Amino acid sequence: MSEKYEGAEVKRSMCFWCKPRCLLNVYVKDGRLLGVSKSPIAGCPRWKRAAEIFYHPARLRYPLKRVGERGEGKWKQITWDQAFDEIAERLSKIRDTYGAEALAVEHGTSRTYEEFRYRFANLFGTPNNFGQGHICHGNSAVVACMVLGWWPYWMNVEKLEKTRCVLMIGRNPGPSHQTIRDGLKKARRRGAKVIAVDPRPSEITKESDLWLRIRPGTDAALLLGMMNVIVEEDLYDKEFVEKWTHGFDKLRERLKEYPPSKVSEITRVPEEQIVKAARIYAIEKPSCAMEGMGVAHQPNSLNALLCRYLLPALVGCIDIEGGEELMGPAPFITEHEAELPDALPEEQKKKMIGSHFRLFSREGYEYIQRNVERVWGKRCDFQGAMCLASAPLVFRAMAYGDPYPVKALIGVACNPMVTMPNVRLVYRALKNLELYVVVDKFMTPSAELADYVLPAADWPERDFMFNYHNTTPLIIAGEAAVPKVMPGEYDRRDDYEFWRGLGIRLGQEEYWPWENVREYYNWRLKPMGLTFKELVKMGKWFPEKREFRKYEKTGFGTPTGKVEFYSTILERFGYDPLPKYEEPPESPVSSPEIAKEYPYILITGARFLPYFHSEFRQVEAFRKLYPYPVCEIHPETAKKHGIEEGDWVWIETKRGRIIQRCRYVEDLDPDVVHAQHGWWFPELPGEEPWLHGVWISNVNVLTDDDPDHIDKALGSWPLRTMLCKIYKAEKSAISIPLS
Ligand SMILES: Nc1nc2c(c(=O)[nH]1)N[C@H]1C(S)=C(S)[C@@H](COP(=O)(O)OP(=O)(O)OC[C@H]3O[C@@H](n4cnc5c(=O)[nH]c(N)nc54)[C@H](O)[C@@H]3O)O[C@H]1N2
Ligand SMILES: Nc1nc2c(c(=O)[nH]1)N[C@H]1C(S)=C(S)[C@@H](COP(=O)(O)OP(=O)(O)OC[C@H]3O[C@@H](n4cnc5c(=O)[nH]c(N)nc54)[C@H](O)[C@@H]3O)O[C@H]1N2
Ligand code: SF4
Ligand SMILES: [Mo]
Repeated sequence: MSEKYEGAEVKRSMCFWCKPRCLLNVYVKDGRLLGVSKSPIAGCPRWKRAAEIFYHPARLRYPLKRVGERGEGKWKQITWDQAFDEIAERLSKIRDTYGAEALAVEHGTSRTYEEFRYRFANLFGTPNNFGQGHICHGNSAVVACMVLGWWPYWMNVEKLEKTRCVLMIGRNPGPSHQTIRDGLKKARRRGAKVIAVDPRPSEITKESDLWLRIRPGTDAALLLGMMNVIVEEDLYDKEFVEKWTHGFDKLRERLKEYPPSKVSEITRVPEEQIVKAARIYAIEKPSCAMEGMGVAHQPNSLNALLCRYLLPALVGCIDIEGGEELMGPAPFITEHEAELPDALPEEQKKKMIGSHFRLFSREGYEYIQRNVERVWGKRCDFQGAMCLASAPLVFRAMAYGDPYPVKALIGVACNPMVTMPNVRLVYRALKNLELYVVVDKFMTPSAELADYVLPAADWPERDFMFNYHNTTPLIIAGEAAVPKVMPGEYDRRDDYEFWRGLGIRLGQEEYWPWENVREYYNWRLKPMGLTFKELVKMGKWFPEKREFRKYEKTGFGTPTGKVEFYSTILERFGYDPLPKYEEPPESPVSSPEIAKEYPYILITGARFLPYFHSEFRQVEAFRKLYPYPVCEIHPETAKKHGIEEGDWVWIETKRGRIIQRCRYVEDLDPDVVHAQHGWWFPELPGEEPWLHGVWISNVNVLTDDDPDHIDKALGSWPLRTMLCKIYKAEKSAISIPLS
């Protein structure tokens, strides 16, 4: 312990400021956080600034109630009791007038307890639980469970020690997930091959053995082409395919439509590279793949994801060490069980908005998971990630009352005005609500439109147990280090206390028997004979022995008990049972008339440090380091428009325009423009029309949420792959003080 922490108490807590969920020592004196231990992640920009972030003057301290017009920026401080009482009363009235389905609850990128949202909603009677699950790993989980009967979650980085080839498809863990980055580095030093599929250069493409610079949105075609090569060249695992897969002959027929020459035309990846990638991947075994948002955010994510999860079955790399490990559940009470899925009445279940995206609907979820349960005894993942109402349609229900009015929204740990597609519609929807409650750590552009803004505890203030939502048996835990209440300074609640406090006032007492989240965790751990405290001491729990190829005894958790090349589930729900390629709805090929005015392919949201989505823009040290939004353009393309490096540039799509600052990127496809996501400016006024500058550089002004462009089976919306034009911004367009 360094001298400056002498005499401090040490607590072991779980950091939630980004994805690795590091367990850190928190040094505490008189209830104050002095600092935290060094992050195990090299280059973590946040641990050194823990006290600065935690005690940031902009952090919410007390519950706030709107006193002016919505969006006018006038607030009054109230107590938690008043907030709970008033919100509960207004929710009861809304339920009596419009039905329980008129309440929607929204989530973001899993920064907090996720199971209580569904528990509360099920008990309240609304099926309209929605958020980022459709595009953030939820769609991967659905497809993997559908064809493999479990999700081979990439979170298990240890497997990289045994892998000989890693196919990185639209994933860039340098800025996004550093444990994976480090695992890959080690694997490469050991001689493993890395193949990267990405339209733009990244830390991973630079350190790969082969970079396939793909045209955005065409990954399904590329992977079909690779499968074609593997089958045509007889590189597939005949024994595994014969014994353990369903529908190989039909797949083989389909693959004939995707010879490398044609795939090369679609994807712009040279034919010889497609062949080379296929050979390396099929020969250097065990191989595994990791897909990221480059795939999940495509208009046609179903097909890209289907190919991603079928490819390893072709080479027999399912559930072998270093391959696609099916790790099974943890032996405790799962979040799925805690969600109380049966509490919602049948007639309410049917009202979920967007149920026609059938794989993501309750019907799809139940059918897929029943098969999973048959083999594993438990479900993989939970409703909160895989069974959700459709965000673009819920926002339409708020804005236009179609298919019925949604009048109230509770958003916990999400910032839809920045992170949801087509924020003009989101804005319209939020403005039309009768009741909007936001629970957050900071004021955000979304919170500025709320009726109540409630201050959430941050990770050093709360107990947490995490196991990647029961996709692996690994369980980690960290405890609260500092109090949530400091009289005269702040009065916060953790998100469990929020849902419980509200639930109790709505007649749900008997379903919230645990005074605090620690008691709840003790209940979940009971079958393991463990307490939360013991688990914190251990740090993590993992089964002593891993069993591979369990399917040899039980079959796969799919309807046929095999890996389904020909998906009986897709067939059952009325979709094409085999993977295929479909051109994105907005592309130079599918919409040449739009491309005349908007000639460039726009991708958005590649991760960068030190930020995390829309977070941390308040932290002065970060803003000094990274003051403004950056778009990436090929120098030749930029020069055509008179744009110099560092110039502010208008980026415009059919839906609107924003400005970001140009960075030249030599290796980018000259037709592709990349724009960062997550930008708003906390230093600009909160009241309308400013909303902290949410219209200036926020890429989701540009993105597409057209219900006809959403994946038909999964409901995912396209955040990457649309058409744009670019032009130099006039000086008067730039009103950001920090620039
Ligand atoms: N165009 C474009 N849009 C994208 C993406 C993209 O690539 N391109 N990426 C998408 C993806 S994958 C995702 S997951 C989403 C993320 O979407 P969001 O989850 O909406 O994004 P965040 O900015 O992380 O917002 C989280 C909010 O939660 C608050 N918060 C953090 N921790 C807690 C907590 O413990 N409790 C509470 N109550 N609040 C907390 C933060 O202060 C912040 O305001 O964005 C999506 N949007
Ligand atoms: N610093 C930081 N870390 C984060 C986050 C953050 O906001 N900031 N967000 C977290 C969240 S919620 C998530 S979901 C993860 C996401 O983690 P990743 O998926 O690893 O990260 P991204 O940078 O979103 O996307 C990966 C790559 O996809 C590429 N790409 C774009 N379009 C296409 C395409 O059509 N095909 C292919 N093959 N590639 C394409 C981009 O160029 C980018 O390099 O990151 C997490 N970690
Ligand atoms: S910010 Fe991220 S990398 Fe840093 S300690 Fe926290 S979880 Fe780990
Ligand atoms: Mo995400």
